[in-house]
Amino acid sequence: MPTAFITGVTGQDGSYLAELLLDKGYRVIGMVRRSSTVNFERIAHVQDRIEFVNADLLDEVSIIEALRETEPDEVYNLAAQSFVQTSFGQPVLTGETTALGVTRMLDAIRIVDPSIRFYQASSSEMFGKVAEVPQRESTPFHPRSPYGVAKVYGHWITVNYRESYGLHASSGILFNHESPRRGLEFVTRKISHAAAKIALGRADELRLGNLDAQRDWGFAGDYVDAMWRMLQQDSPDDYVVCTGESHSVREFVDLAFKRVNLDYDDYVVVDERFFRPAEVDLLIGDSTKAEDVLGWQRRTGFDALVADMVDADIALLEGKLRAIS
Ligand code: NAP
Ligand code: F7E
Repeated sequence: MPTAFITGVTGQDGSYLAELLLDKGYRVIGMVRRSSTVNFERIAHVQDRIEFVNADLLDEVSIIEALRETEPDEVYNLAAQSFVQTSFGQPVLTGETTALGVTRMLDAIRIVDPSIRFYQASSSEMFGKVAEVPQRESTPFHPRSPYGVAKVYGHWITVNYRESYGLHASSGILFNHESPRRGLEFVTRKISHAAAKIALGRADELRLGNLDAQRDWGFAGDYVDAMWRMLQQDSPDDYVVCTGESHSVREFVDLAFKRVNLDYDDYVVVDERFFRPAEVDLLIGDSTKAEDVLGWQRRTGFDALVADMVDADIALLEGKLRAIS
């Protein structure tokens, strides 16, 4: 039974990855940081099958101890300060966690057991002001936020530890992926939750920023399978994971409101507070390499994703779901 060590196990992707690996028969270790309240909403349904270990990306000794104690075969580094808007207000914290945190993980692996396979959660935000359309593994990076800059560092330090120390370290350049477990501040979940609230008569407006931004949105449950596949390869490498389709925020909001038989124009207010100092206008990826080498394929289309998210928020608000899991 292989052992997987997941940082960010309490996050959206961590919860889907933990489920996938448990189903495959892995022993799953979840690395969690100390907090004043338990924060296991997304993993409550599998909590009893996960072993938890305390450590923080900001503290290398804690990571070394956690790896020594649990002896994993594979490490999935999903932990990060992952919200782009927050990275403008907290750029140093974002750098410490999302950039230097990757070095701490890699160094801990190098010290404890260099045979551990490593996955780094890289991001399409690294492409930022895109140099070509669609974006693929060879597309140059031009990040547009402290988050994007931190992810570029995380990507290159992963490549560097692979080249310097021979680590089996792979970087998954994942485009936006969403689900009913997405944090409420990200635009898709903000929209699905607001559409549900308005439909149930519990809110009467939704304030958004740039409706014209375009994203390549997939389903998170499909994307964690690509992470696992990367670590099963004989050699480490970098892969773009995406749907190859792009939609605007406006299209997302239109579809979400139509799902509850409403016209978004009657409820959406454009609010300057949600605009960013620098925007990523258009993302659309090409995942040919992941499909050819990993045999990865996405299963969920855009319309189904929007419908699932709105339906789950209706059920949550009506009390039919205790938590999104
Ligand atoms: P998320 O829901 O925001 O989860 C982030 C996780 O990181 C949480 O479990 C959080 O723990 C943990 N964390 C934050 N700071 C930490 C620290 N100092 N020490 C230990 N853990 C810490 O993110 P996600 O959407 O699942 O994304 C997973 C990863 O993929 C992230 O690295 C993200 O940047 C990257 N990514 C995401 C997407 C996407 O579209 N979702 C696309 C490309 C790349 P708490 O619960 O304690 O806060
Ligand atoms: O914004 C626009 C906003 O915050 C998407 C993270 O998982 O994916 C995510 O980053 C777009 C942007 O995600 C609002 O300006 C309009 O253009 O949902 P988001 P993101 O910034 O694309 C990448 C791949 C990651 O790696 C990140 O970790 O939507 N937008 N109005 C808004 N965005 C938000 N959040 N709120 C609004 O009201």
